[in-house]
Amino acid sequence: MATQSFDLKARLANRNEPFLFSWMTMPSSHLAGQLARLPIEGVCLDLQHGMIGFSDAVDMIAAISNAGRPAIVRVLWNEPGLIGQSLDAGAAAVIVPMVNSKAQAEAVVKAAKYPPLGGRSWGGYTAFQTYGMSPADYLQKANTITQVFAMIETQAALDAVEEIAAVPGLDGLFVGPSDLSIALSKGAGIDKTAKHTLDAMKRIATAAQKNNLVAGAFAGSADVIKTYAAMGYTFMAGAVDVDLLQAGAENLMKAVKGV
Ligand code: 3PY
Ligand code: MG
Repeated sequence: MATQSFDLKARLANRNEPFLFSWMTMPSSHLAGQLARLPIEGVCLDLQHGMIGFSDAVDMIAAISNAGRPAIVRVLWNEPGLIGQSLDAGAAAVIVPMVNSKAQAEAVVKAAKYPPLGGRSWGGYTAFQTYGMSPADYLQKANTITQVFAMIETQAALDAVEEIAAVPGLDGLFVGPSDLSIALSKGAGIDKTAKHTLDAMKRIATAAQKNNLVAGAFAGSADVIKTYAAMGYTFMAGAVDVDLLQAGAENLMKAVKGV
């Protein structure tokens, strides 16, 4: 049996240095393996807005895990089957979109954690292999080795963020600054560093810190990562696969042709 070489929980407990990961939208296990070997600490598969289906994700999670990196899955929706299935496939963390209330956060924990914290259904055969554990070991350790994040990205979620953060069993909050800024501007625009977005993100980071949760966010670029890191965010998506390709092509053309 292969043994998982990373300890995501321990790594995230070190809040002095942000954990940065790439964000995949394309359904390719080859590319997932390549991305996992780049000097960035993890890979997130976006099953909500990326073009990745669950059967693609199974092979991608294996490729990322085999490269010694944690596979993170942003699931399609806050639905217990989707959360359990991703963890059963060996995901080290799940990020659940649009968690808008305490009750919805409790449903996330119920799907992601085994009793006594939650009510996750048993059957993680692929996860046992990924972690190199016996089923009995996995049952003992899964609640701590797998991390679950509730996304805060609506006005309702922001209004309830202190209650959401206090739900036992959550490991972190994860801000979706695009949806959040659309909501806060009442549809006027997407602005990940507008004052209203950053003010809301300060409140979210405070709620996370008060409950010893990891504060995470989708950042997408170096400047935004630095801004969020200065506010206490320590788990950030920093590079989208298609953006990395575009930047590579643009840099090449600029270097060769000056355009
Ligand atoms: C958001 O910013 O709304 C996200 O969900 C991250 O992609
Ligand atoms: Mg979103």
